[in-house]
Amino acid sequence: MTELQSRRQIDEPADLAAAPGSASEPAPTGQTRSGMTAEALCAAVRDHLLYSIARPPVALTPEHYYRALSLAVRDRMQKRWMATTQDWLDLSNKVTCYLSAEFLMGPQLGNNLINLQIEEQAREALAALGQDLDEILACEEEPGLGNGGLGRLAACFLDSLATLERPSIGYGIRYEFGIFKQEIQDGWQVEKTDNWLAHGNPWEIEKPDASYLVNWGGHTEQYEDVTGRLRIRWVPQRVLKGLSYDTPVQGYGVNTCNTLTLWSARAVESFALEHFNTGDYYKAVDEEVVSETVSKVLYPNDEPEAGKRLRLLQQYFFVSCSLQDILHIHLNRVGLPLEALPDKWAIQLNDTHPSIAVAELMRLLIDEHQLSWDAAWSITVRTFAYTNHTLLPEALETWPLGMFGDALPRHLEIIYEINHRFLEEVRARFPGDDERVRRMSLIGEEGGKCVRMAHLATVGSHTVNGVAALHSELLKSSVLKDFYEMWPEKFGNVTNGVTPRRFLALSNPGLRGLLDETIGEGWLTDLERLRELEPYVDDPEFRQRWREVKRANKARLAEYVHATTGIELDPSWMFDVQVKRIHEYKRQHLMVLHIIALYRRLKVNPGLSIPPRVFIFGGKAAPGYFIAKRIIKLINAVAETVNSDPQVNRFLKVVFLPNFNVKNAHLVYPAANLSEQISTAGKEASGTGNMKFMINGALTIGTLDGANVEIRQEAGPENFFLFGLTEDQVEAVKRDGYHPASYLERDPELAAVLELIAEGTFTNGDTEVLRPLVDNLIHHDPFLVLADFRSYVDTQARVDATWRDRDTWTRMSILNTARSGKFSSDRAIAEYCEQIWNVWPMPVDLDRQLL
Ligand code: 26Q
Repeated sequence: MTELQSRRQIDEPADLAAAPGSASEPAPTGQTRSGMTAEALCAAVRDHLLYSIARPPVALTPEHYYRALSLAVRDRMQKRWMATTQDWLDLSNKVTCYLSAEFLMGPQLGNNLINLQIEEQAREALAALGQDLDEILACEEEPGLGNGGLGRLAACFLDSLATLERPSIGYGIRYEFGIFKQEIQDGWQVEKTDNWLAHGNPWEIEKPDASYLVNWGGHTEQYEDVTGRLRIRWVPQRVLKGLSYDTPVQGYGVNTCNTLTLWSARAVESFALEHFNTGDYYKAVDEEVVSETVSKVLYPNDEPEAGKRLRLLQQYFFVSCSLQDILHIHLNRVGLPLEALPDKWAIQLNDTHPSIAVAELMRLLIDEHQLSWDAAWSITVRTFAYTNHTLLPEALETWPLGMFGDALPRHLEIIYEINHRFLEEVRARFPGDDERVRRMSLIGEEGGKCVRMAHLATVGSHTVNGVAALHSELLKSSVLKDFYEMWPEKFGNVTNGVTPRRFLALSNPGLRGLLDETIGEGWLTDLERLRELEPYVDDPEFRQRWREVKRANKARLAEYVHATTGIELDPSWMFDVQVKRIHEYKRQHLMVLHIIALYRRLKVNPGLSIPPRVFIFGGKAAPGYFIAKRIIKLINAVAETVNSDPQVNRFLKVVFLPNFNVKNAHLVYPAANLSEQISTAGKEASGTGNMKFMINGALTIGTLDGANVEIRQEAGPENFFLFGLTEDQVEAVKRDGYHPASYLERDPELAAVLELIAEGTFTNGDTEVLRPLVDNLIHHDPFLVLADFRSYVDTQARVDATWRDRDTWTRMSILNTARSGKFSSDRAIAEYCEQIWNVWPMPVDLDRQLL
């Protein structure tokens, strides 16, 4: 060896300098990927800083520590993840596939630390590296791959499936841009793109080898197969490729780690090549751009017409990839015949968004796997179940027939055949009832022919469920009445739930600590055990601690509100909160009318004293929803007037929290004293925010709508502020003709409140900007805001009176938490597993060699 060569020899590097202290001692060899101690985590973070992040120490930012810790945490799920998957492949356990166009997962790091039970170790490990865990957690960009309740429900269900050790896969779309980011400018909502992948996503693993082709457009033709049988071939106009990205879903305190598979669209090389060969480079690139558009952006709900065709393509794209994946695993990995599909897989349709799956599975079984129609249909119906999330007729999904046939010609043929056979059955059951046949058809005739996706999902599933008791009853008596009469046994209810890991343990550590200390830790996986709090309701010391926890949470939210809006809040005030998507049926404007009534009372009567309250709103409006956007403007206009009026702001403040999402929701629910669930009775299928508030000790003011009915039942009517018309009464008022003007005549305060808006009190004299809202309330409001105003305002007076009696309020707050056990998603998932899916626990053993 020459001297030069020897000088250039590479040294074995020493570990990155380890500071003295417990967590910074080197971890035992082999533990950096799996060790659960603070020392091992610390070594793992160092390891990833060096080998995955690759920045010199001077350039390291908290963001880099976030990524390094996330990778270290993902490592700790990896063996559990592979063992879980291997086990259900080997043991042939039944697997739930949750098909959903939306998964609103929220930040992952904190939740995974909780579920792996290593938050304290992580805190210590970071401290040894001079970092603060909370600051690192705040670096995470959340994947906003959902609009609201439905997407968040899917995420809560994945958490519970893993925690209950049920094998499962969530299937959805890896949107490049999630729900838009909301900014408020001059009181108006402004939408900004949500580029959540800009800094990479440490949680997902790309699986380029698990990809499927998806056809689109074109036509079908008949051909004779080798056996001489007539078959159908789909000759597509385009072909896309779906690439899978997998994210681990770790259960709490168990080894089960399930999978969320999200599909991302790509161009198919061979397709583009054709153009390359003819020298048309730009055409080839165009093709690629169009293909990748398919998973580009999440569509907001309540967006009439926007991107309809692309939305259908999105749905078909992820459904086709998912079903092909399931069949591939079934045939090649598990090695079972197709006839065994319903014994091995339970496929849940999260609303109608994935309901094209019914036709797609039929196509795959018949065209690609040569099954007979009857065999395929039997398999299909025994495999699928469908959850409905809405009764609003305008929200029931239909596709114009022409567009549908152009896009999915083979599926339209299959749907016609399903319909033909189904309507024969209807005619046999109800002879001569042509009207019924027309109503039940999968093809609607109103306003141009269309495919009715709710009918397709209902006919193609063995079970149909609503998401709260009232909702499920209304389904049977309204939108799916005819189907209920035909197949009563198909219909059931599973009331929604939320995960206590994220919405209590993670977001309310103060309350978690108090609960652990008072009743032990078992409640986190058995939420009914919160009932053990009841003996403490009259214990003054416990009440005091309960209040201290709430107050600290309010101070934490106040700090966030100040940082984001500049508004200062006093944590001793009542925090009255409504956070959810902005929609007329949810009636954010009813809450505003109450604020204006109080404002007016204070102005008219300067000596008046009322308990101080801050009204907090948060939520996004669909970009094309004209009235919803004006509701946001109204809230901000009233906020500005109220907050800057010294006569009023001693008692009232109003906040519109911009960009409500899962991350800031963690600060909101634990800080609320009062939860507003004030939708028109019969319109909110369930609501799940209502449950998050209750679990965190807020009292609810609400109508008898959705899950409020059950919340009131569980809490006890004396611990719930009920107001408003019931669903029956709403229908009766509408039948008799709703005349908003009559309420104005009878209620001078209501008239004065509307007059204040109309004359521009909150808009610097501008009488135009909010006119559409006022006109709407007075002339054509299907949601009966004025009809419920008086009852609401009077009930709010009862809220004030109760709030004044601090001990009574605290007692009611404790009882709400103590009785919230039913609203755990663990209960909901156990019901799905037992009543619908037949999926059972499969504990995973880690003490073995995997590879
Ligand atoms: C449909 C077609 C085209 C584009 C978008 C959509 C679309 C997307 C999302 C339609 C609806 C949604 C979301 C609906 C939703 O969140 N529903 C809520 O589901 C919750 C969980 O069951 C319930 O608690 C709520 O009551 C219900 O409103």
